[in-house]
Amino acid sequence: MLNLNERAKAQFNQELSELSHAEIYKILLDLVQEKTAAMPQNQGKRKLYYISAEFLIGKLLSNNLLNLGLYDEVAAELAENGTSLAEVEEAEAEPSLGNGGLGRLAACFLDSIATLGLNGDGVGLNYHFGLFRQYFENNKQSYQPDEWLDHPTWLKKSDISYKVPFGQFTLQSTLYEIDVPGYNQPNVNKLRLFDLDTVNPEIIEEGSINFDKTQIEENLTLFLYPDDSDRNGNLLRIYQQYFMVSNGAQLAIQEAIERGSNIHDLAEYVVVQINDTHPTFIIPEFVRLLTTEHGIDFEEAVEITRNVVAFTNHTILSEALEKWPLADIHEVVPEIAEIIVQLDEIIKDQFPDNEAVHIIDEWGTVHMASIAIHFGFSINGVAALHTEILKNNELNHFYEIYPEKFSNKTNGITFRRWLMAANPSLTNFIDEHIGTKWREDADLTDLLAFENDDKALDELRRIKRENKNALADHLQRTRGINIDRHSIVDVQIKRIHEYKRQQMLALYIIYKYHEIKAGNIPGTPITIIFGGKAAPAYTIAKDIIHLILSLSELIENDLDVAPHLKVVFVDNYNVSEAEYLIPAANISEQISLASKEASGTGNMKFMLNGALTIMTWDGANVEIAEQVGEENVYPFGKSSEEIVNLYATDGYDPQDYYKQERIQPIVDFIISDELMAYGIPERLNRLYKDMTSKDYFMALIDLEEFIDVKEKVYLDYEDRRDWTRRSLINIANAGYFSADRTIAEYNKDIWHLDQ
Ligand code: 26Q
Repeated sequence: MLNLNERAKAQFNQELSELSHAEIYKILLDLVQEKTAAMPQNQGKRKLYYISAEFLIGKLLSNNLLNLGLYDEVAAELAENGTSLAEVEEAEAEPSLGNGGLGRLAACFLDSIATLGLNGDGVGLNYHFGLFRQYFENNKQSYQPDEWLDHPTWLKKSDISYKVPFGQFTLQSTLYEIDVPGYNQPNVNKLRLFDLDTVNPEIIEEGSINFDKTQIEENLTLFLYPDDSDRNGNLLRIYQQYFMVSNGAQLAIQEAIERGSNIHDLAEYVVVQINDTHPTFIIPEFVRLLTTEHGIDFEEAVEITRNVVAFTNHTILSEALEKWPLADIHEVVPEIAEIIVQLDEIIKDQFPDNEAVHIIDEWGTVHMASIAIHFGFSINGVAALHTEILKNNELNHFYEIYPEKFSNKTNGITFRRWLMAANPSLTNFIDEHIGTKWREDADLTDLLAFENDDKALDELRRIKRENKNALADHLQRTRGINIDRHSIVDVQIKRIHEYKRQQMLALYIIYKYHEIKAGNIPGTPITIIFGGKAAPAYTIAKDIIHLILSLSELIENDLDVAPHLKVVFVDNYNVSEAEYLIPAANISEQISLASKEASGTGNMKFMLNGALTIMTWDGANVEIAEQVGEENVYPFGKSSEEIVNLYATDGYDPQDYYKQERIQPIVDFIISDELMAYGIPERLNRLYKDMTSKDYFMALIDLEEFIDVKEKVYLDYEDRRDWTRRSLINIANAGYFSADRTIAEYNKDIWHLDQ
C-alpha cells in the first residue's frame, strides 16, 4: 500500500480526493524520485556514455511507475479517489528535447540500457525551451516557445560542474540529472543534461521565438536547434555542440579516473556512442583534454580516442550531413579547430588522392562524418537497407578503407512505453493469451496460435474500438475535433519532409474526394490523420501543411463528402499525442521515397499496436515485411536501387508522370478555384510549381501505385475478421523491434559492457 492519501495530508494538508491534478502529480513525482534516489547506480568497469543533441523523452510518470512496478497500485488508488493516471499526467510538462526519430530513439535506448542492467548514461543539454509548440492559424503553421521548465520536472540539480574554455571566454556548467529506472531492475542509470546558470529567457523577443544570438552566456542552452539561417545562428550551434561534448568528455574522464583508469587505458573504462554527427567535436575534445590536462602525447591521445568513440549514422540526405566552415569553428574554439587541422593532415598524408574521405575540403569546410569515421572505431546504420546504402553508396569510400568498422543495428522501440503504458488493454490481452514472459524477452509469436480464434479476434477488435474512442474523446476535449468513431483510422505522423511524402497522401486525398463526389462511396467512412512539425525555415514543408489544412477545410464544408472522408491535422504532434494516435490506428502510412528513410521507428510502434502498414521498400519497413510476411503488409513503389539510380543519372522528370491521365487532374486541383477558396494562392502555386517542375523527392513517381494500394487496403478492411486476423499477425511478429534486442546487439558488437 503506497498510501497516497497520507502523502496528500502531509504535503498539502488535504485528502487525496480534494487535490488538483497538478498536486497529485507532484506527490507522485516525489514518490518516484524518492524510490529511484534510494536505488544504486549500475556498476561495471566499462561505462557507456550515449551522447546526443536530442532526448525526446516525453512525459515520464507512467513509464517510471511501470518500470518501478508501481503502476497498478497507483492506478488503483487514483481510481478510488475519482481520478486516473491519464488525467494526472496532463499536469506533467512534456519535455520535447528533440525533433523526431533520432531523439526518440535515444529515449527508447535509455529505457532499454537500464532494463538490461547495463552501466550507461545519456549525456546531452538541458534546453530551457524544447521544440517549438506548433499551432495553426489561417491554415498555416505558427510557433510558440515551449516553456516546459515552468512546471515541476524530473530534473535534479547535481553538484557536478566543469569549465568549458571557448576562444573568447570560459563558461562554467551546471549538471542536471534525471534518474532512469529499468523495467523490474534493482539499479538505475541517469540522463545527464548540462546547462548554464546564466541563461536568460528574457532575451526572447515578446511574442516570438527570436532572440539575440550573440549573447552566448544568456542563450547557450535556451533552445534546441536555434535558427541557423544566419552566421550567428551557425556559431551558436557550434557553441552548443562544443559545450555539450566538452562537458561529456570531462565527465567521462573524471568518472573513469574514479574507477581506477590511468588514462592510457581509458578505452577499457569508457565507450562513447555519438548519436549522429552532432557530438563529433568530442573527438578533438578528447585529444585536447588528454594532451593538455593529462600529459599524453598527441599520437597516443588520438589512438586512445579512436578506441573510445563509436558513431551512429541516421541519415543519408546530403543536406543533413553536417559540415561546418573551419573559420567558424576557429572563431568559437580555436584549439579544437587546430586539432581538426592536425587530424585532417593525418588523413591527407595517408590518403592523398582520396578526396572523398578528407576531413577538410578545398573550400575549408569540415565534414563531421569524416572525423567520426576515421577517428572512431565503429560506424553503424540503423536498418539493414540503410547500412547497405551507406556501405555501397553514400560512405563507400570509407567502407573500402575500413570494412571492419561498419555494422548494422536495426532500430527498436521500448515496449514499456509503446505497448504497456500506451495500450494497457492490448497488454492485458497479451498477458491473458500467452502469459507474461514476453515482458522479459519481447517474444510475442505465441499469439499466432490465436490467428483463427474468433473469441480472441473479437476481443482484439473491441480493444481497437476502445482505443479509437479514447482518441476521439481526446481530440474532442483538447481541440474540439470530432471524428467518426466507426471510421477506419489511417495515420501519418512524423516530421514534415518532402522525402516522407505527406504530399503524396494529400494527392491521394484529392483523388478520393473526387471519387466520393462521383458517387463511389467507401464501405466504411475514412479518417485520415496527420501530425508533425515543419522546420520553421523549410518553406515547402510548410506549404505541404497548408495544402493538407486547406483540403481538410474544403472536405469538412462539402456535405456530400464529409460523412465519408475526414482529414485531421493534429497540431503540436509530440510523444504524448503519439500515445493516443498509435493504439487507435488501423493503417500506418510509411510511404517515404525508397532509400531516403534511414529506418523509421513509428512504423514499429504501429505494427506492435496492430495497425497494418502501407509501405515503400525503405528503411526498417523492409524488415517489417520480412518479419510479418508480405501478405500482411501493403507494399508498393519503386525500389531503392531504382531510385538511387535515378538520382545518379538525373533520370527523373515529374512531367513524365504529371502528364498521365489519372495524375494531371489530381495535381491541377492544388491550384483550382475550389481549393483556392480555402488556401493562400502564393503557397498553393508555389507547391504546384515545385511538384510539377522539380519534385525532388519524387511524389509523382509512385502515385499511381499508391492510389491502387490504398483502394485495396480500404476494400480489405471491409472483411473485419480477416483484417483483425492480420492485425494479430502483425502484433505477434513485432518482437524483433524491441529496443532491448537492439541494445543487446550494440553491447555485444560495440560496447562490450559487463552484464
Ligand atoms: C543537420 C545539420 C546541421 C544541424 C542539424 C542537423 C540534423 C538535425 C537532426 C540532422 C538530422 C537530424 C535528425 C535526424 C533524424 O531524426 N533521423 C531519423 O533517425 C531515426 C532514428 O534512427 C530514423 O528512424 C529515421 O529514419 C531518421 O530520419
